[in-house]
Amino acid sequence: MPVEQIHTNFRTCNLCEAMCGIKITHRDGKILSISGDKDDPFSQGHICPKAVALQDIYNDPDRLKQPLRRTKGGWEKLNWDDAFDIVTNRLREIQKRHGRNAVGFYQGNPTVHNSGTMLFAPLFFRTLRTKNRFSATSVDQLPHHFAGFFMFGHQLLLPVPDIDRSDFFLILGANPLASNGSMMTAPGVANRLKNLQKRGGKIVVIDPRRTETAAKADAHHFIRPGTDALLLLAMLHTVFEENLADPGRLKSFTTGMDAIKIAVADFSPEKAATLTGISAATIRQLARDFCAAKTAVCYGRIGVSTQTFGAICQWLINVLNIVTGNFDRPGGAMFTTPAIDVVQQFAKQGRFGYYKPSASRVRGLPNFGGELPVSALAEEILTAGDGQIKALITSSGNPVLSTPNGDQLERALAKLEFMVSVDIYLNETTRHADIILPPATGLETDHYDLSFHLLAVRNTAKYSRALFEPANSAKYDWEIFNELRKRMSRNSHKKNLAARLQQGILNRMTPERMLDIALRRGPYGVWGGRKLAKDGLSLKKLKKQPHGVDLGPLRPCLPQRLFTADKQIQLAPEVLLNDLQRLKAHFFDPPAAGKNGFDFSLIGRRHLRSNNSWMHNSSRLIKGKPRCTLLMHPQDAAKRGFSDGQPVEVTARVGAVQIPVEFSEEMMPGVVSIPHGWGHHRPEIQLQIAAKQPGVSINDLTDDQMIDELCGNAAFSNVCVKITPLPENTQLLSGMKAKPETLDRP
Ligand SMILES: Nc1nc2c(c(=O)[nH]1)N[C@H]1C(S)=C(S)[C@@H](COP(=O)(O)OP(=O)(O)OC[C@H]3O[C@@H](n4cnc5c(=O)[nH]c(N)nc54)[C@H](O)[C@@H]3O)O[C@H]1N2
Ligand SMILES: Nc1nc2c(c(=O)[nH]1)N[C@H]1C(S)=C(S)[C@@H](COP(=O)(O)OP(=O)(O)OC[C@H]3O[C@@H](n4cnc5c(=O)[nH]c(N)nc54)[C@H](O)[C@@H]3O)O[C@H]1N2
Ligand code: SF4
Ligand SMILES: [Mo]
Repeated sequence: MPVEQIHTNFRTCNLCEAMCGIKITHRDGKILSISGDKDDPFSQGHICPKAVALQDIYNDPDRLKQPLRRTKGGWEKLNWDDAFDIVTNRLREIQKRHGRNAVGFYQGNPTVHNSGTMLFAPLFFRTLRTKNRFSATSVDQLPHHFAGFFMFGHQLLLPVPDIDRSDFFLILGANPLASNGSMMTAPGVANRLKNLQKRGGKIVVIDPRRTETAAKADAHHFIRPGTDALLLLAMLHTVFEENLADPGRLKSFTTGMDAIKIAVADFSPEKAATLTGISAATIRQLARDFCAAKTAVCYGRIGVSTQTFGAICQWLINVLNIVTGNFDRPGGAMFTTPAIDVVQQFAKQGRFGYYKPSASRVRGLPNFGGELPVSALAEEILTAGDGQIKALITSSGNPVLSTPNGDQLERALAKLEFMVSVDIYLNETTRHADIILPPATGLETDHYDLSFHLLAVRNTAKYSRALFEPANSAKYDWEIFNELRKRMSRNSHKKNLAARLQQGILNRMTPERMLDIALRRGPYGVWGGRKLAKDGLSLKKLKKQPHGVDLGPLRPCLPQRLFTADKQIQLAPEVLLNDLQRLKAHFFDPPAAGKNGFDFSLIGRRHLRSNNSWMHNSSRLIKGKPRCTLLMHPQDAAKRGFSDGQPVEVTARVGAVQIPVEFSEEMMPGVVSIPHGWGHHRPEIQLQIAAKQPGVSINDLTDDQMIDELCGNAAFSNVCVKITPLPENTQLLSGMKAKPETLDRP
């Protein structure tokens, strides 16, 4: 027997947004080691524990390798051809019977970490011509896109905090030390923050929990969940009141300064203090410090995006950066110039963004970017009438655990006529499918980060090749969508020559070809970029640089990069300005309602060794003491006589869960926290390791009716809950609510 050689591969970790370079050694299909790639110019050797667990996903015996079909007698393996036939026949038949909108589509988070899915899923989606499209965007970063669209004219123009050159970093509702940064790709973020402080810079964190990031910051202020908009308004109030506004060169291409000045006049720090819990003096000082810093940047992430006024928060964060001149300049909030410029690519197709209020059938929620809020998915399935969703496709998503009132969604999924899931696991969501189509994943795929090069604190580019061939006959996500597209569009273009030609071109496309064209056409490309053509990028050239290429720090690019009609930053878009009336009514004129014992405010949290709902099947990541606990300040616990570890029942409007209390001085009194992504006790799931430590789902408590009505994003922060003790000997294994045990189709 010949001795197999040890191979070394360099690639980008595809798990979170940080884009860390990793070095993997393997022999004979077995992984020997995974470590940080010191030669990656961006991440310089940094990794987190999840990268090492990439091998657990690769080796996971529970990972699906062949299509599955639900039958009365259980799950049956299918060949791909039959699986594709069943799926397309059922979808077609349901659309014929109930209309196009009877098919819904939900795309989850790993979509944005997979360029094949990014490029090919939309082509399939178009053949469905349904308006019932949903994604994890509306439980996540929708407010950033909303603000980008109305302020800069393009929903993908998303400012990134230039933390490597900033002197003052104000963080609202983000915990990069656990999440590794979001809408701010910054591998090794802990070091970057340390360097900021070493340069003499300051970090201030606003969070209802003294997080890992807050603990390292120069200052941390507790804030009552859901009230950040008031803090930002009061800071802006101070900026104008004390004549600190100084937009500098931005002035010549910014409109709406006066409107902002007038709008914030109503929101004094004193008013904000009572509601936010941050004193007026602290708010004033924060505004002054921000303005006095040589450079400063305000950044807000999931904790402020998933609020009743998430869009207002993201808007005001941009406004604060702009009126203080900390925008489009080093050390402030800046735009990237990525090698594949998706902003320009969308613009060339006339796609800048889209907004239609009152768009969803049942509740009249808005459509943003061609999507409806996922908070409306269950009601669109459950409510009879024209346009009711009868069939659902889920791809790379686990909405039963990741969207508000997951329990209601679960009941809705059980009522569908047909469901198909493109997913690597039989989990809480996909167990409701009739057919599961499992793609090749992770180390079996080539990788280029279309999304995160756009959101990075430095311009870089990197292409990684797959380490291993997909198992057996497994197909890539893009191949699955390509095949579904072909089969769905068969016959429909028989007569139209132009459409046939287009189909012919599409049929020959692969992600590699598309990426190559986009790189060549991009700002560093061989076809007309800023560099001399012969030095320009192509996929072939990028492949020769396995550690990736550095394209330099972020550069000022305004006003050229604006897409607004008048090439001006719109500081005070009407939709956002008008939404301040809703905010005033909500905070200053609330209906008189008793709390009825619902006197705690619930928020979420993330852990470094977790990734949303789907990495709990790695024993390496899940080991240690149970993490799905209810964090509570010891003072709050003492008042109610709770002991550490005490089992309690947490009740919200939509449901209840049973969970142990964990004392934590980190919590703001009155606020409790449960991490999301747990609840692996559902029957039928095939996640052997996760099911041993199931936890409960916070999204059985979060409310589908709590939403930022302006943009449609879910409001996870500040769910009112009641907490009651359970006997010490209570077996805590599952959620309280009865789960649908039978999955019979009507
Ligand atoms: N309460 C609360 N809820 C939250 C959040 C919160 O902070 N608090 N955060 C929200 C956020 S930011 C997000 S992004 C969402 C995430 O919401 P989702 O995207 O719906 O959930 P994930 O847990 O990321 O599920 C990913 C799914 O993709 C599958 N998968 C993994 N790799 C692949 C692959 O290569 N191909 C395919 N086809 N499938 C794959 C996994 O098995 C899993 O089923 O959750 C949201 N939910
Ligand atoms: N390890 C790990 N990394 C991840 C993920 C993961 O699940 N695990 N998920 C990835 C995904 S999909 C995303 S979107 C990013 C998210 O990245 P981050 O936004 O950094 O995520 P979190 O750690 O949830 O931080 C949110 C913070 O908001 C705080 N918060 C809650 N409510 C409020 C409020 O009302 N006001 C304020 N000011 N703060 C509030 C919470 O206490 C928490 O500290 O992380 C990504 N990275
Ligand atoms: S920080 Fe994110 S990208 Fe880096 S190794 Fe960890 S999971 Fe992978
Ligand atoms: Mo996310």
